[in-house]
Amino acid sequence: ISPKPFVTLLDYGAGNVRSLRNAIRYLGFKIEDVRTPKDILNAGRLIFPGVGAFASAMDVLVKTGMDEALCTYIRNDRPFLGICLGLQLLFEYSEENGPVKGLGLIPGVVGRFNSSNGFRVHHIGWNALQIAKDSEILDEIGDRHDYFVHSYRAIPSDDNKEWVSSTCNYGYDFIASIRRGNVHGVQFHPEKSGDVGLSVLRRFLHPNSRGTKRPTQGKASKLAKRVIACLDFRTNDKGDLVVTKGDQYDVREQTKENEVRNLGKPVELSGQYYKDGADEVSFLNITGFRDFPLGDLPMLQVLRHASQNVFVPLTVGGGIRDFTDANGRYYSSLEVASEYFRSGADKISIGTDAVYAAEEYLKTKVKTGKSSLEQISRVYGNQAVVVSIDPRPNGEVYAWYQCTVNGGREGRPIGAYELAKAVEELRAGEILLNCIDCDGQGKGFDIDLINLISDAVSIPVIASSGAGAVKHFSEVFTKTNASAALAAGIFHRKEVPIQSVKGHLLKEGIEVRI
Ligand code: 1PR
Repeated sequence: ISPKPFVTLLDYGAGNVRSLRNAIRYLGFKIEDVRTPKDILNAGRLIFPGVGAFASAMDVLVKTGMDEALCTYIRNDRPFLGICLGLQLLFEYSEENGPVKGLGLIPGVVGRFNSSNGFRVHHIGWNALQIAKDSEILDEIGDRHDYFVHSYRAIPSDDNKEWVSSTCNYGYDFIASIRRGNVHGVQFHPEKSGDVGLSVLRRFLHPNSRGTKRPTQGKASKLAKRVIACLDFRTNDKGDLVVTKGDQYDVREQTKENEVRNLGKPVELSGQYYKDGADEVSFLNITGFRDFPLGDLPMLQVLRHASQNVFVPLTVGGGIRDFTDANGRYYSSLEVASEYFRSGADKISIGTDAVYAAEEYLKTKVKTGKSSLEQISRVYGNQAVVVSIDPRPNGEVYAWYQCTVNGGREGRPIGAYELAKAVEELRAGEILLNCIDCDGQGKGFDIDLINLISDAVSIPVIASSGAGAVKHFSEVFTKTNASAALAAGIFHRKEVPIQSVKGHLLKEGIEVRI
């Protein structure tokens, strides 16, 4: 047996690159990590997945001497692939907390998206590219969408046009990929862009392999609306971890035994939804509020397995909070989130603890920086932090949407509108907006609630609860500004396949990833 080929990975430990590791291994490659600048110079093929903020990444590179090694490696036209920040760092400057000097290998600057033209600041989601020149690694993409998540963009100009292999548009044109000789960079995340993204990595890793070249297409697309499959899971009375699904959050069967509804196994189902075309998969550990998630090893094991075969973003939530175990050992919420990231999450989702943080913030008007939400977003970036809201309508005359905690069991004196605004200020990156009354009813999303929240914040809102037919998806995307729609029951019960939802949206003229 010939040994596995290997690729060198420059991971300076600032964030979560597990998904990329999974994708590289899935493609049959071993990974050698860079420890010293020499490892860069000796690499046969180098991938640089920049994570975190521009300035701190440059700091690490300069302090370790890796900046010079990288410049030498790239100037010598050695095989290189920079991903996201790993592309941006090649430019001269970034405006991120700056101007901050970059590696200066490509003329030009990295600037921030701004919301002045009505676009939400993060560019999160799926876009097609406008191919500018042949780039070999992009040859199988054609007009298909890739997954982006960033708030800064490399700006195309006359000075850098000979580097630019594709652009994209999100309110402004930006550089989606560069190529010169053996040096490549992509702003999107190939490791999270489904089989299109895997083709990019495969072509970089096996430059001589041939795949079908797709015809390059004209215009970059609009940002696609996302369809998300959600798996609520918990341990049932027999101790098995199962995917379950409630009616208005009640997950027990209406039988004498009153057992937890069992709709399948999380690893199999998530793999299936990935293959069926889900744009993201969410896992919600719905009893995390009472059972400490780090004590639930089967759950972490499930995430590790699921993430090895799901190459679209995976969000994991449930039980993210500070915790002291029976032996008096204290775990911070950041440790809990870090374990979720290490186990395969690309984003984490916070429910109960975000409500408490928002209440405290609204009371004191002080951002302490100590809430789980603030700490996790500082370390992993706010694009990796979703706040899950579980509201239920309250009051007959002046209806308001009351927030709840602990899986809907306890109402709190804060409305969904106030909560959404507060968590945006505390640096949430997205809002997952459930609705307890609509959950599992199949009668459609709560359009009023979604409009109330998506008009209140400038971060993306994921509409959730109530999907029962394909028309509910087109309704939510035409009547509200939701960026994504999440459903559970109709997918688990195989009533409506994900591809039918996408086909319907396409027919209705709504941009989706096919
Ligand atoms: O509070 O940080 O521990 O997080 C707990 C997480 O678990 C929260 O995101 C909360 O929404 C979720 N959760 C808690 N209890 C339940 C329950 O169902 N008993 N599920 C629960 C939330 C709502 C959606 C559901 C959609 C779509 N379920 O996840 O998937 O409503 O369903 P549908 O398409 O079938 O209508 P913390």
